[in-house]
Amino acid sequence: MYFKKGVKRAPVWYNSSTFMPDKKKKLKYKFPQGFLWGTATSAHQIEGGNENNWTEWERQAGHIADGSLSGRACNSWELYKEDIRLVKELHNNAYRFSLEWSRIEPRPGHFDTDALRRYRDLARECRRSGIEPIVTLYHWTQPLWFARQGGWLNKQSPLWFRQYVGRVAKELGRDVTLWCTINEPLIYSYNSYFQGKWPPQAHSFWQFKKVLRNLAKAHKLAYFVLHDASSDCRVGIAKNNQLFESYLDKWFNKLVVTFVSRFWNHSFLNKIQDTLDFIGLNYYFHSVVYVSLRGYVVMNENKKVSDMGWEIFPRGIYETLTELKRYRLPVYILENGLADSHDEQRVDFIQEHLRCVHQAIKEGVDVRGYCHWSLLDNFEWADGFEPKFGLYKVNFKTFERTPRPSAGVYAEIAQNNGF
Ligand code: GBH
Repeated sequence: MYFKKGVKRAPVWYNSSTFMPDKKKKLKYKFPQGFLWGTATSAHQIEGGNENNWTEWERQAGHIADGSLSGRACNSWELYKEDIRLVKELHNNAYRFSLEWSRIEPRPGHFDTDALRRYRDLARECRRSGIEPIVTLYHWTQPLWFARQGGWLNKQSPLWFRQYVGRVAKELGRDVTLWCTINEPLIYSYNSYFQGKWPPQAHSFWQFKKVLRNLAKAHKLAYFVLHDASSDCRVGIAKNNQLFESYLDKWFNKLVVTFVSRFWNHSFLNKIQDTLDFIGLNYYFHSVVYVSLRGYVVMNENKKVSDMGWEIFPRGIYETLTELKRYRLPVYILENGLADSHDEQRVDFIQEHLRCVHQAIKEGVDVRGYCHWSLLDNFEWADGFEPKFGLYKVNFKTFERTPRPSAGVYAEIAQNNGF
């Protein structure tokens, strides 16, 4: 079904769910030595059993498109060792996961040592399996006490974050080197404070900007705290960048698009670049923007789209990577993937994007790793469980994980460090 005409692929065998790639194959796209191959997840989307501002919001009728609640999600809180086993099965040497702040600090200043120990065990389990943990400290969900005090609008919020990160650094600093402070600040602030899609559903440009300012402060404080706790750590963020293109070849349209692109892709990075050891890039979107004096339209240009209706546009990862050259920092791709429940497009998607990554590396972008979104089907925010982003399919009743055919192909790429 996923073997399209004219595309040659090595066969994949399933031997009691272990992938055994053909090692003798000549590689056309070889990646740098030590390149990190991983997948990415986030706590709220996979753990289950959380009690935070999002679960509270989910319960209010009508917020989640398919009517679901995150509930037990993939039950990864209990099955984390099983997840690591899958990461190993993929021959990956990295795993990006996030910590759930509401579990670690359920009340202000009160830290749950069991939760911290459990996360430390996750990081250690990674290390024991030859997997580099990449740990995100904030992937959008908040403890209730934090949300009730205005969340990131509160001017204390960066200090609260600092306190949480300080405690985490103490517990996990020895087992984690790569830290990602904040996931996609612009996506988060835009959806929560400007578009009104996510909690707390505000529609204010000023709040959107204020939250970004506080997130930048929070990042900087976290950077110092993490470095104070361990000298060899590396701290970055996950930045959602997009390839913006002008629909019309007219000066006004082009000018606005240049402005939008600078704002979306670079303003936050510019603000924090002195406190970055690497840049994490999350690439999903190509946005063709039409602008006139009456308004604007953002659209998909070509017809190839994922289950979410997002355009599949591999060249965009090349363009967004080369745009990052100016920062002279190592880059990790921390997310790239698609919803594809039938697994019909995932193999081509991965290979085509990786070809573009390879090209960017050849042209001098210091790309150190690639994490596919996602390891598992999971809870996709306001869209619920419908979108299937996983290399592994999840049965949400039994929590059984089953590899999709693309998982075998990705495992082979990781094992060969190329394809
Ligand atoms: C990333 O966001 C996130 O980091 C990750 O958690 C998420 O699962 C993944 O991508 C896939 O979406 O509510 O109409 O805005 C990328 C940005 C966030 C854009 C979710 C689309 C849902 C549609 N995406 N958003 S809407």
